[in-house]
Amino acid sequence: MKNIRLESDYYYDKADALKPVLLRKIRTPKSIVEIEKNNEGMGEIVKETDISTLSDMYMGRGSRVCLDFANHYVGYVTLHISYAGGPPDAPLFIKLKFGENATEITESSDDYNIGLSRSWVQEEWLHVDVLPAVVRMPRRYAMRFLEITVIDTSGHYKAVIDKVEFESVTSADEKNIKELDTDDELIRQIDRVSIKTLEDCMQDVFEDGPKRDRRLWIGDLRLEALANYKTFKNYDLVKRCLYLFAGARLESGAVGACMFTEPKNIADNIYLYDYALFFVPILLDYLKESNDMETALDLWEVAYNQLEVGISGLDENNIVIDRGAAFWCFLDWKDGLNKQAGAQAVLIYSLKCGIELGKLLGKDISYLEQKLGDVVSAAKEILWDKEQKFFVSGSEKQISYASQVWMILAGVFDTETNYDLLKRLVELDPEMNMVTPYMYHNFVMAFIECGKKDEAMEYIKSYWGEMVHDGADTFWELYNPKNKKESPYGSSIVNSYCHAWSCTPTYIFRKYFFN
Ligand code: RAM
Repeated sequence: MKNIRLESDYYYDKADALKPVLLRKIRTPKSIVEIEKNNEGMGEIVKETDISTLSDMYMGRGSRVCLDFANHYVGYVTLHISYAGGPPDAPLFIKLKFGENATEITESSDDYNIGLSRSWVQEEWLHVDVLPAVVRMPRRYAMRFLEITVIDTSGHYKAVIDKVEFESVTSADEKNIKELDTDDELIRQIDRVSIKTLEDCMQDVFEDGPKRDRRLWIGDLRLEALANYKTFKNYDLVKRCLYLFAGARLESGAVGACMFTEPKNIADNIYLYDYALFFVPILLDYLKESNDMETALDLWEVAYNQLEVGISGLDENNIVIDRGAAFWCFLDWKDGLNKQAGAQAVLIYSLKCGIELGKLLGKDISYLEQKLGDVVSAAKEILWDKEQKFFVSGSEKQISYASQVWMILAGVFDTETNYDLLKRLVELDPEMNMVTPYMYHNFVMAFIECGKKDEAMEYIKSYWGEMVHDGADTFWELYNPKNKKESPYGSSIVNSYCHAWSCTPTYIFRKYFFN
């Protein structure tokens, strides 16, 4: 093994040189709204008032106002606050709460002490000692709604919010994007929301979600990069992220599943079997889109190494060893999902990408070809259940969407057999279903791989379209139409509502339908 620490500096220097300059714009609220919970537990706007009335409101103890910016933005808020009456003889004490969507405004963080940190909930308590004041909050928020609650003023004065400004930031430049050439309004809407999702996730890196986790995850990067090639075409940001992951290797040589770039570049110590392998398809896609041979050659060894690490996870029968615990391979957030068969399929998929990449770069790929033969045969012999006609996973021989879909994407069988499998899967509709747009993307891609574009489109329209009907300005991290408040984190209050991995309809539309 080479000296990974020393190599990190080489890769990180390249990544740092590609740090983007962010585009900034001032946004202002469009109206004052009242939001209530509907019978599905989701927030809904029930009343809307002209924004011009904001500065006429004299706000004392307990007053509350919710501002609607009419779209999702990521950035920094500035409040211009004065007073009526006075002079102010006590500090103004206010609470700010930011919501990516209306539901968050209806939820309270008071009881959230499970799963993830409560600090992800976007709320601040603030004292303002001297009025009038211009207060720029230091933290970056992801929001459409801002609720301001006055906790207290004094008997002498009331607070007046004269103006609220929000400086939005992104590294995505929309000037190259054309509207889709279709009369289907739902498709156009889904496309717009997809692009907005990607735009707001494109910051210094391709973030997974600008509210949470606000960092670079490799599984999200794979999909964001694909959508970016068809829209913003920011090749340098993909290149930067590839170099960041090349620097962010764990002791085994595997790239970390996610990383931070502040205060300096550092890999989180999470290894995910599938995520590390995705370095290979991401590099291949990048090369095919950008023709940047220099970068691909520079990163080839890192890519090859990911395949070696993946192969080292096989048993003597060439089957990926099932590590049992939920978070050794990702695939989806579905509770109880066994990852073994899906992991095997991602290895096959990535080996194929590695072979294609190696050929383009003129590298020796004989070992990869030999291993590909081994793992495909093993999948067919050991994981394929001939009676049930499904791939089974783990000691319980579980049948899931994730296992079948990834085996289809890996092209283990021919197109006809794959499509039969897909139809059988939909008919069986196993309990191990899909809960994220991430997994849903792969499901839709399985139809495309089988040449069934119309069915793929129907699924996009019903799944992402339903999110649009539910008021999505940007697509969400989790969406289970059968349980709209589903969360792997104990409560939807920490769910992310602008989540990179859900931005792919624009990629599918532009690559397969309207090119
Ligand atoms: C979550 C985030 C991220 C994802 C990982 C596996 O923390 O949603 O997008 O890639 O899980």
